[in-house]
Amino acid sequence: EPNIPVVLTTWGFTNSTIKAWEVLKEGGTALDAIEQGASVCEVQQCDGTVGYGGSPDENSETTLDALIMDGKTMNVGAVGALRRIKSAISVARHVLEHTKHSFLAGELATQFAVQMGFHEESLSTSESKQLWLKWHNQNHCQPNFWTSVKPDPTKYCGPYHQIKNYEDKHPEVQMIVDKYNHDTIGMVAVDGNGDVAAGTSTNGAKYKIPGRVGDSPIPGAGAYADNEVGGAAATGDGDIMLRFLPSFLAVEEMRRGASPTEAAQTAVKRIAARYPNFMGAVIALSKTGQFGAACHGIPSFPYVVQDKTRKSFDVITVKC
Ligand code: SD4
Repeated sequence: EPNIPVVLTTWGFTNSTIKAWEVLKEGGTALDAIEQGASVCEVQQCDGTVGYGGSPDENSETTLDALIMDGKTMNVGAVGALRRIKSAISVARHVLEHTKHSFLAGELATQFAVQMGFHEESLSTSESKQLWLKWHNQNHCQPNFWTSVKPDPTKYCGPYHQIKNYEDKHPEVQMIVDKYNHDTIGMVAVDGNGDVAAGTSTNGAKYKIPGRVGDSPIPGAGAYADNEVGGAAATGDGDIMLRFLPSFLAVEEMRRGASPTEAAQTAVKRIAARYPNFMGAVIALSKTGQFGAACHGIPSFPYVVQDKTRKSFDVITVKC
């Protein structure tokens, strides 16, 4: 007897889970649950790492990555480096529903969104401007964490990654490493019909090089769903994680008979074997409503689950 409907959400993003559960409980689709659930975090700027006003890039602009995947049709909608539109996962849903494409990027994704009726506005807030200014003032003429090319303070200190050959001349300069900040919302749901969907939404990594797209909008990396098996979603150091398609791997492991916990562990271990210092987590949900998670590089990882056996929205914490 499958335990459906059910929804699984990364981190402690309870409000998104509550919204998704409302949709599922009333007989809504998994796809709607994912879109509406993740949208709550976009509006509430969950942890400052979802939605507008967070993770300014090197040039201070906030851009958004989002993905939604339908496990019934294997259709995907995604946006990367989306500018000036707050509701990234809904734009992704429009790519899924209204185009034959799967992934739109950058300024032209914005144009698509505007044509679809989305409101265009700045994603900067006084908080994100302050965050950026503080970083900028502290790091002016210092190397950016995201590039191995170091600036020459005797010369131009503009976009740091454009300055060549600095380390050869100044080996005394140490890289300044930002404390890693990783709180993408990833959601996986199975609805009452047994249809599976998964999705993500994030503003990416702080002070990244403009144009950088992480793992979150990439199918199989940020999330994956297949009605035959279940779904998975990932969060963490996207530049590394996207090289391993951890969400795809977790789903494939479940297809081979692994439990969701084992599947998530396999996906995380595959990355850790090559990048022992990476930080991240994977959640996995089977089509019958079993679930699990695994993480690496942080002490522990919380995720939220809701199904009809639970009174409250349970936050479950796994040790990494
Ligand atoms: C990224 N994976 O853009 C995202 C960040 C993240 O949890 O997951 N935060 O790299």
